[in-house]
Amino acid sequence: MSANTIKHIASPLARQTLLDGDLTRPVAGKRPIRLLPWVQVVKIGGRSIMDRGAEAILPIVEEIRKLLPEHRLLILTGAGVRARHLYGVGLDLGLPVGSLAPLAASEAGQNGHILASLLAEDGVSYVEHDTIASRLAIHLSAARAVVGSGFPPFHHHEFPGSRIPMHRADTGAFLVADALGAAGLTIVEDVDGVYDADPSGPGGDKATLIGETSAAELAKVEGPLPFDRALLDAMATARHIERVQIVNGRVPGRLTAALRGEHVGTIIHTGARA
Ligand code: GWN
Ligand code: ATP
Repeated sequence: MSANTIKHIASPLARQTLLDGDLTRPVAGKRPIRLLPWVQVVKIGGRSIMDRGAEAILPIVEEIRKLLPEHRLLILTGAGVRARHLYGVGLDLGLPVGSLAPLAASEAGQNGHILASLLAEDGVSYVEHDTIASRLAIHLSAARAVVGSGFPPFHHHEFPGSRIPMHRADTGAFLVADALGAAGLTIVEDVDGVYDADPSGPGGDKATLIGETSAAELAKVEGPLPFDRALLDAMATARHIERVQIVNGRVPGRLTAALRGEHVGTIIHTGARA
């Protein structure tokens, strides 16, 4: 074989620009496979659950413990108040968003370590980002659940459009759940779901709970939401996860019911189609 023929690699995309959708669609338009179709992803709020300490964490730990025989879980934690403090100090010093993202992410990791320690007796461990990316199957074959950081590892590649990292733990949990082709994603907060206004804000007593909605509808809402706004963008282009439920982790039994497919919070339909 001559050096000349070695250079000709047979590939359906070899002679095309990757920028022309009409040319790439026959090859790249297929739905990806589901890597772990049996894993349920659960995001536990940093501020809403972990920051409250024993009072909020222990009942959730108890509930997760009882869920282990029923589900295989990837539990991902949010960052909470320590990240908010970090943003305050970092922004005051003028640090770019790509410097703040990994610092805040490490707080989400710390919450994961705490949660995993409390579940260690049941075979649950904290696993690194790297493990979530490439060794989750073996870990979830050995244990019913693992805990990780919800933050995506964007680090210095975080988008510069906002001074606060826009891809935080809710977005990270959704991106990994969709990439794994997981059975579902449940987001655990301290409110019953998404309201038409912040139920803890001024005039919050008049806020109404939205039982079911879509990412496209929520994108039109200008007021605050109980999760990262970038989650809505990720939902719009989702491939597998068709719906996400937001549930109140301060009410025992809600997470269990949600994982059994019951409607106990706000269901948000994504852009993914069966
Ligand atoms: O440290 O708690 O993973 O799973 O974004 O990077 O800032 O790192 O910079 O596998 O790679 O603090 O050390 O830390 O939370 O993120 O981890 O214990 O390179 O297992 O080494 O993508 O855990 O940590 O913070 O998640 O979110 O060593 Mo931590 Mo986080 Mo551990 Mo991870 Mo970052 Mo790694 Mo990473 Mo860094
Ligand atoms: P993290 O994991 O990033 O630390 P979290 O998910 O635990 O955060 P928050 O980001 O504080 O928690 O989101 C939950 C809070 O969002 C609720 O306690 C509620 O007060 C507030 N909130 C704002 N807007 C709304 C809304 N439209 N509907 C419901 N809750 C809302």
